[in-house]
Amino acid sequence: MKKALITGINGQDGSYLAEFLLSMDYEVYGILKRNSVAENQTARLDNVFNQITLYYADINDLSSLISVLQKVQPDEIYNLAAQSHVRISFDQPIYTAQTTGLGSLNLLEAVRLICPKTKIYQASSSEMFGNSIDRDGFQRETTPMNPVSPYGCAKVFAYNISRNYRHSYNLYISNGILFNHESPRRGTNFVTNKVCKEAVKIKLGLSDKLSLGNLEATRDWGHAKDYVEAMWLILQQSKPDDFICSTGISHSVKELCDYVFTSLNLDWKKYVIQDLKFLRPEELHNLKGDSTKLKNLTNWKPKYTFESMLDEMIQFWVKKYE
Ligand code: NAP
Ligand code: F7E
Repeated sequence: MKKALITGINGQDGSYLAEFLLSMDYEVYGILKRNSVAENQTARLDNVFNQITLYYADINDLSSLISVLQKVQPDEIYNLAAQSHVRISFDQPIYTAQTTGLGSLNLLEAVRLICPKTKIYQASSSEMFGNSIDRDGFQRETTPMNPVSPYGCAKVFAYNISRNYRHSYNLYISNGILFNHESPRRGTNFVTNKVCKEAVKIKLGLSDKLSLGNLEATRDWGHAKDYVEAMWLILQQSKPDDFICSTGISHSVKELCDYVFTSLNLDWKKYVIQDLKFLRPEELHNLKGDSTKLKNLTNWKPKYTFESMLDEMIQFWVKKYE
């Protein structure tokens, strides 16, 4: 049996990836950072809790990573641990740089010292492009990176140091440059799940307003379940490389609101108000990814559409509140 270690296993992607890898007959290990409320921290892992092995470790603590790698000796590592919220990265820029940027270097050093044959997936992000767009309106592997948030800057560092370690030490490290991906397990302070949850509450009479920030921004939104499969495919290639993963279709936040509220027979314009506190000091306006390279090499194809993904998320909240 192959062994996989997931950092960030209790996050949105980590939990789906754990389920996927178990279905592929992997032994699955994960690290968990200490939290004062232990119960909620593993809520997303309820389906698989008894089939995985968790160790306390922190991506900022090199010695904890070294001791986990010595115990597990994994075939594959999926490095998903991060402070992943873009707006919050402006409030906590140094913590974000440490965790999302330097944390990845801690892991690379630990692998270089303990298990240099282990394959590593680095969770890179479309946020690294900032407002760079190719002439045809897409971002692809060759698009210049001009990040516009502390989170984006930290991810560019992690992306570059991963490439540097690949070339310098002949390590197998691949970057998946993933565009936004969502699910019912998405944190409710990200815009898709916030809109779905609040629209359902409005429908059921539990709330009457939804405060949002930038309504004009567009994103290329896919489903996390489809994207964790891409992570695995990326590590099954004979050579390490960097790949965009996206749907190639983008929608504005307004269009997102329109779809969700209309699905519940509501008019979003009656309920959505703008609150400046949800704006970012510098905005990333438009994202739309071209994942031709990934598709050609791996035949990866998303199963969900924007609409079927949102339908699932709306239904999740309807069930929860009813
Ligand atoms: P998420 O739900 O925020 O999960 C982040 C995970 O990292 C959580 O398990 C969190 O644990 C863990 N973590 C945070 N700080 C840590 C630390 N110091 N040590 C160890 N673990 C730590 O994010 P996600 O949506 O699943 O995304 C997974 C990865 O892909 C992240 O690196 C993210 O930046 C990247 N990414 C996400 C998207 C997207 O659209 N979802 C797109 C591109 C790239 P706690 O919950 O216990 O804090
Ligand atoms: O914002 C706008 C906001 O926070 C999407 C992370 O997974 O994807 C994610 O980052 C858009 C932005 O995601 C609200 O200004 C409007 O334009 O859901 P989000 P994000 O910032 O794109 C990338 C690829 C990652 O790598 C990140 O880890 O929606 N927006 N009003 C709002 N956003 C939020 N959160 N809350 C609002 O009220």
